[in-house]
Amino acid sequence: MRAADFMVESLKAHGIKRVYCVPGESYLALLDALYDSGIDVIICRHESGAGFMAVAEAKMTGRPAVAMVSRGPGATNASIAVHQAEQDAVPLILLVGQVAREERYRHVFQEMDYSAFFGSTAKGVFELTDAPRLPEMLPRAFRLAAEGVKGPVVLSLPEDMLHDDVPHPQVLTYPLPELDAAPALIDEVLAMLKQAERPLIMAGSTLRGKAGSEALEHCADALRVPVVTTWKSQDVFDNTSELYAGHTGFGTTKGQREALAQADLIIAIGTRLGDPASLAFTLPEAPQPKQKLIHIYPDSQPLGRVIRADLAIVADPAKFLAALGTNTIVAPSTREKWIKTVHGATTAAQEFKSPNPTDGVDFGAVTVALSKLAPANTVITMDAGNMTTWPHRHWKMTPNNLLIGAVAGAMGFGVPSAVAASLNDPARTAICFVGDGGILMTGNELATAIAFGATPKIVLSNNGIYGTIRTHQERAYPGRVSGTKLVNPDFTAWAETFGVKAFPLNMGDDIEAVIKAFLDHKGAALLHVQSSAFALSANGTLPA
Ligand SMILES: Cc1ncc(C[n+]2csc(CCOP(=O)(O)OP(=O)(O)O)c2C)c(N)n1
Repeated sequence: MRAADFMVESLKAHGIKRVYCVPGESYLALLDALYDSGIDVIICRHESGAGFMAVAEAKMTGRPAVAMVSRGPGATNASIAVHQAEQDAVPLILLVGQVAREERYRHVFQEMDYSAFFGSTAKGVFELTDAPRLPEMLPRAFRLAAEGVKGPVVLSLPEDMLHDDVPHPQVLTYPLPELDAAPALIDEVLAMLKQAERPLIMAGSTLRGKAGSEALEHCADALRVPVVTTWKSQDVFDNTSELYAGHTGFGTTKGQREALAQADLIIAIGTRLGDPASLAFTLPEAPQPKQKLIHIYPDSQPLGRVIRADLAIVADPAKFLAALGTNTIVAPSTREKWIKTVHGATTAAQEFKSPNPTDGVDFGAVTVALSKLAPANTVITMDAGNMTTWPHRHWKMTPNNLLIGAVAGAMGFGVPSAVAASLNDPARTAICFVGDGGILMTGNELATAIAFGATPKIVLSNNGIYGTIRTHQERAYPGRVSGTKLVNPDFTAWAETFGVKAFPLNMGDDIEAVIKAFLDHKGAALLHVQSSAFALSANGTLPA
């Protein structure tokens, strides 16, 4: 079998239904093999868009997704997605064209050493020089991306190799190692819980999905333990529950931090306890937390890497919580007060008060109206920037939602991820929050949306500044505005040139009426919010 055809058979065996790509002459044979394969080839307009779409798909499904890019320039354009996937533990397979084997190491046109380039971010970089070994290497790549701490794997494809013969074309998948609930350790966890007055479950992204979120809800209820979710994972637990203790990250308020710090036992589960999940390694504190720490993760690598746990457990987080939740313990009488303390700090933060700006629409008010009017199972995708502070704080997410955000804060992630979300689950509304900075990084993927029938709903906060950086700037160098002002195109006209219906929202408009029309629109749409720069973020105004 031709190597390129074998690769496509292997992708199919691994459940790949679509690949995101910008084509290149370096992998024509693979494009040819995809021609009548049944796999959808989603043609993107920039490799960062293609990579981000694959990252978003992997976040939605929990399984590896595939982006394909050309050698050299294509690979370097896609590198932002590889970094994102590494920081966020997302299983991404990046297929990259490579020069022919006979030309390697001559510094020929667009040649690159992918091991050196991606070496510090990818979990593995393999140059597939031997077609006969594809039956071994392809399942190995998928397994590596999806096991333990998930992450990106880069496969370099010398263009001549793709024409070689695979003499024994066995299409294999390698099963992931089965992890159990570590039943022998449940009693130890229960004993520590019995000793604790103010226990806290810190729930991370690996609990995303039905099994994880249901087990979390049941366990927290059964043991009466409040739950704080980690950065960009607030969809793993019902934010309206009385046990919800907010989420950790950049927007955690002082009141929430002070309340959470009173915990005397933290059960961190399904999180690597990185930054910003651990509030920059202060909760739990590195290297020795102020409280007892139980850390549970499906891989030993993050356990005790920076923060010392009293009990470190390698287990499947969903199974572990399901098993733990079959127990009941008599909580001390102080427990209800503790629940009220952490939940109270969170409800105080969730409450929306407008600073009543006069220079544009309050984006906070727009977010609150969107959260009220959008369907309960909305997929929320986020770019990076101040505009995300409002949905993080004021959109009470539940496991019916799906939050697809960039843990590593990559601008440009929002629009492509909404396109991928819509392609993967067309029946659901996919809403993207993005600023006037981020939208021009990858907003061209609206062309991809139109081409492939995706219907993302883009919510643009157009405040005329790189707001987040302006925030830092005002704090560090007040009044000295440098490098953060934006001169924008007319985004309403811009969107409509793609065939995307635009809904302008200006000061004085009826916010709910415009949002209703925006959400009711059947196709891809842009809500163009002429937002206030004064109301800088959910954390404060520009002068403040
Ligand atoms: C790819 C990338 N480049 C630069 C940054 C640094 N950065 C973080 S937020 C931000 C500004 C975002 O501006 P905008 O999209 O207008 O949103 P706002 O903060 O104004 O809501 C910048 C430049 C980044 N996170 N990612």
